[in-house]
Amino acid sequence: MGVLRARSRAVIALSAATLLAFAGAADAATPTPVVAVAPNDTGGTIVANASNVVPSARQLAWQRMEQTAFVHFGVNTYTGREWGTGTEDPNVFQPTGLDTDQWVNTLKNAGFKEAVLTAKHHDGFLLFPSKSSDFGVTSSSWQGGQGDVVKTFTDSAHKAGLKAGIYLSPADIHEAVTAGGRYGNGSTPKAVSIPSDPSEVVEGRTFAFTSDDYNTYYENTLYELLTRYGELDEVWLDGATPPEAQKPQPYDFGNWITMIRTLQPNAVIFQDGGPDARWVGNENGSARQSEWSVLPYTGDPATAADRMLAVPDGNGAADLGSDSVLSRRGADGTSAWNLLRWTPAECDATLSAKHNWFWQPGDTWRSEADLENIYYESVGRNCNLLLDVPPNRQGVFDQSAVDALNAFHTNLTATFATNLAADASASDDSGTANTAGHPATAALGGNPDSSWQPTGSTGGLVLTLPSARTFDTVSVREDLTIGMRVKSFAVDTWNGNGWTQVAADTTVGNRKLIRLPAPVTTSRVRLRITDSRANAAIAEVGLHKRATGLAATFDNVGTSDDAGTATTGFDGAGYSYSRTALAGAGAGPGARITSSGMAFTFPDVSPGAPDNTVAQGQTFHLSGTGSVGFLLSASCGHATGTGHLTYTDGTAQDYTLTAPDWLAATPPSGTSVAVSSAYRNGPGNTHQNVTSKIFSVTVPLASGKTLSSVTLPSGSALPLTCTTPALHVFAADVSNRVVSLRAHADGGYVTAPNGGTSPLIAGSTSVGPAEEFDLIDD
Ligand code: FUL
Repeated sequence: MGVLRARSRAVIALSAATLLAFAGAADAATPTPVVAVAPNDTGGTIVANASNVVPSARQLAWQRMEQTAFVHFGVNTYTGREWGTGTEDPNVFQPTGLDTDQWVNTLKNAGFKEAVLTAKHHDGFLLFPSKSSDFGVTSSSWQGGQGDVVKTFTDSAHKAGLKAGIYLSPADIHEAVTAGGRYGNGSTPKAVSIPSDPSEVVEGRTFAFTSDDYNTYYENTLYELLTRYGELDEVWLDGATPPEAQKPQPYDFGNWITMIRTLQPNAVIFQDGGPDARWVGNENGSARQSEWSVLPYTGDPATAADRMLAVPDGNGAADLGSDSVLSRRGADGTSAWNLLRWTPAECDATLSAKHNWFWQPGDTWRSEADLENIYYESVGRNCNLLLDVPPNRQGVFDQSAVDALNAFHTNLTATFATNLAADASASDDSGTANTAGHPATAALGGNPDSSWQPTGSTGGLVLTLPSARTFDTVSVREDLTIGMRVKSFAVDTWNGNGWTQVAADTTVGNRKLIRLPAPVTTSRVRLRITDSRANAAIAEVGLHKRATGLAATFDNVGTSDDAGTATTGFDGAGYSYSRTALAGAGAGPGARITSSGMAFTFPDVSPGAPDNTVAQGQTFHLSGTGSVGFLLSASCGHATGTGHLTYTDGTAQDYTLTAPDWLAATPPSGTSVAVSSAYRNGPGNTHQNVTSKIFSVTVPLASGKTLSSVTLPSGSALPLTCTTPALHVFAADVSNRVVSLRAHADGGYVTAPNGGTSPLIAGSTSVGPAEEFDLIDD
């Protein structure tokens, strides 16, 4: 009965899109984003139906982005507040060098797929011109009142291929505190046509609503945003209400959603209660260990795909979607719920170490270790990361923020660029069979839409690697187009005689990342589904080795300027190449050095900045044929290690890289002296008259093959205590392409001064993709 009633209402009231999204319990076998719960459905039926709830197309695309950015910018940037007063002089908003291309390029380079800008925060200041309010950029002398930050931002994003979203705060302190303000003024809702100004109508689209003064205002500004700036991919609706309001101000979320669905049908709508994405319940970027995307709700299944519905027990409750929550009964013994809906979590967090959303003078940023942890606890727990990166008063991201993002990204790239299971073979475990079309091999190869599926609620998948490999991170993904089904799983490794369990975890969803307590080396790995709501669809099992974090430190080897004497900086407290002496030897910043038949570009960095990468297994992408050359040296003795080359045809080759100690009198054969600098700096910034050198070597590439990536040897000892040599790489060259390992937009260094006693300068454990480098045709 409940199903029939819901369906007939759906026919009357819903758009075609919503009808597609909805199906009653009778259709439970058909995957849909909303499934009705009938009062007498048993817990078992509800749980079984939950296994067939799947994302809408827009939710699926959104979840697979994994990493999105927030950009909080507005009057607060200039006043130092987090919530404005709504009485700010618009002239305080004065970006002296707004560069939204810099925002977009920084975020793109750091792995973000989307950015969401605060078109209006709670203060009410509009970053775009509006027919409905003067409180915004139009009243600022900035750009003579002609500025439009939303436009420059969306133009930059669209140009660069970054998705763009907007935050239009429902709260509005300006409208609450200003005489004649519309927020909470107690006005009676009346019939309105949106947009109120007929000259604003775009493509004949108007909305007939019954709205009070504030909702009419909000709807007009929302219309402006949804029609002027091209494709928008997310609309972010905060839940805050300002205490300044005279009377409670209702928000007509239903009308707003209608507008968004009509004008921007692909935009994901975020609000605490969905409909497309929900708040995870904290602002620390941390999801639950079991972060279900399917939640139970009370409400009308016929409209639920387009409604905000309160998360039962609140967004922050410990358990939102387990079998026990789904099975809950009301006082009358019937189900506590009317429907199940796919509502995935979004994990917001600040880049700012002090947890401010808006830029503050003296801002410092989360450490790489902190960011990495957030990544594993958000993306690695089935939650989209929404990381806030605030522009400064100039209107750009601080270089230190860019560095922090780059370090974060390059570290992740170094970990995840190589899936050690990519060339494994896969099979069902003994006693497990797979469903037709879902063989074990489908869990390899990186296609999120193809999956291995055991025939039962348990089952094992065995990966056999070509050789024993060492990993410490396991990535598991479910095929969301089939559903979120896994309740628990374990990972085993083969020890030669039997299986040893190395990890056990709960739900999976889009991605579950497990950090093992210690690296394991094995040639066989087993994923064991130990419980699931229906036969699980596993789209990926990946094995990775985490890049060593920047906590690694090494002594003061590198180039220092000859003036710095700070004991906590790169200069002065240890031994280093002298910038002046190097320049005298032809290796000034950015100089072209020819050696071993190769041309290298010497890193062009400012004094105090790191200028080389300590080889620790970093991977960077480099295309070419013939041979690859390295500009390198070693500290604390000769350093040798085995690295890895991959080719575009998928084959790979190990290579040996040897660097003589930087003070070596005679380089070993195969190594040439590229630069010989007359003296070096010593402790206390003294000049020491010992010749310090940088060398070059070449490694032949397989004939007829094109290089795809280079992995440096690993194992350079950090922190460097001078008991083990460290291999330093300054530049690489292949096929007449000259690559400085100084990435112009992407960090690319490992460095820390002075035996680990000083703070890190900058950098990362790896360098990023080729396009992020200074690639200079020879
Ligand atoms: C909160 C707001 O009150 C903060 O100012 C910030 O915008 C954050 C993302 O959401 O609810």
